[in-house]
Amino acid sequence: LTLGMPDYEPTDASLSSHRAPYWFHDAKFGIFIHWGLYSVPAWAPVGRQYAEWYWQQMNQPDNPTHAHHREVYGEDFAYDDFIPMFRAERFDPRAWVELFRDAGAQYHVLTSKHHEGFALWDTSLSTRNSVAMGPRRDLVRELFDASRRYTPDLHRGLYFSMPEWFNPDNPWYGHAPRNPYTLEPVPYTGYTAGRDYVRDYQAKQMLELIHDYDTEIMWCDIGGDNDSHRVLAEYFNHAKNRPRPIEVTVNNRSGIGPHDFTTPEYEVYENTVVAKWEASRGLDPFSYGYNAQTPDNAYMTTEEVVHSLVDIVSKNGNFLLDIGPRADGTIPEVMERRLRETGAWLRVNGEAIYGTTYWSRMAQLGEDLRFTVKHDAFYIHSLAAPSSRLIVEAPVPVRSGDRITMLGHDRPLHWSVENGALVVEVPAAARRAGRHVWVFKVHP
Ligand code: FUL
Repeated sequence: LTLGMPDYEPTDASLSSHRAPYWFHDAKFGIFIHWGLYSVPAWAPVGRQYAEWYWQQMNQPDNPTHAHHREVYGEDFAYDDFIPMFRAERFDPRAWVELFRDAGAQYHVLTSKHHEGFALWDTSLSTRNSVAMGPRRDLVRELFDASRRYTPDLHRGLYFSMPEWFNPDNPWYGHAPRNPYTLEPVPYTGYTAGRDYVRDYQAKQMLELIHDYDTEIMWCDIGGDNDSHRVLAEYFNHAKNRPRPIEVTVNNRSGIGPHDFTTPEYEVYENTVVAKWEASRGLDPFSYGYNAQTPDNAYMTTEEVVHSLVDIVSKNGNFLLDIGPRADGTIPEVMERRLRETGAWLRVNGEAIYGTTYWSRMAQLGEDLRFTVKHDAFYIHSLAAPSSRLIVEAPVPVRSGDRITMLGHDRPLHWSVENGALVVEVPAAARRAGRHVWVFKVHP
């Protein structure tokens, strides 16, 4: 009799038998962090372009970033000249992870390497990384160590861009780096050309993140050329064959078919999708990386964050909410405020979020109502401030004798059924006790 699961094989059939683990289903809320060289210029047309795409955008003559770069830095200032300006001198990993915990997040996902190819960990595959240059610190290691030590209940994930824009061995845009104005070639700092990009570099970097950093989420991006069958088989086997196994998960952007969850971006599915999914977006109206041009009042409000979270969770999704720290490692105040206020809401209402599932009948009723379920409770989320009577025109599972309470207001509320609709009396004190989303709990 063997209790051990057989090893995963590098095939579609084997890898697609893997599923997102329970902790990921239950977690619901994570923090995404886009941090890299692009955090230095921190510039894009507000609400229109991703600031982390700066290098790609400065190469396009008709893109506003092309003119902006010439004006502020001059034609001879290469993108890689930002490397020494990325110093992370005020990066406090403990403060970061404690903020994520206080926000009510259950996991975090840092960009280990974005499309610019600059690694935030001590990769042995090139010196194009934050230990050899720039901050001269292993930012991934420091974040993970702080997280293990100070917020051990959080899960730790990493984003990894499969391609690099201008890597000379596999340039995504067809050319190695060049001056955007003169088109003269410029060096790709820290990388020695002449390798098999996928086998001898991309796959090996992913294995470093798996073996040396124990990432619990491989948040791949873009797909394209890859060795993902082999890498993911090793990822899953490494996790399950350890003395103390861990449960890991991978998204749908590794360039192959098998995946554990899908990843709508600045978008939310219309209704429940049973296969696990995770929506991501920045607090910024349209950027993951920090955009210093974005005025504070253009960021998502806390109410919008909470509405999104409830909407997504009611449809079986997770919400991976992104922040863009500055190049010095500080988190802009407006972002910190939003996270803390979201945490305050979750401290009262988290039981209707974490560990819940979607209601089999429907996720939503009109604009304003959402539902989540646990085995011993049914939650009605009102996205609008309720009036003195909350009317739910759906066949919600309420039985005579059930109690209905509002989270944050501990008294049982009077309720009745009128013409097939559930009517809950909401006294003024209860209305005042809630904010952003008012959650009603139906339980025996
Ligand atoms: C996209 C990337 O191109 C964006 O910059 C960002 O990282 C987002 C999460 O994925 O595909």
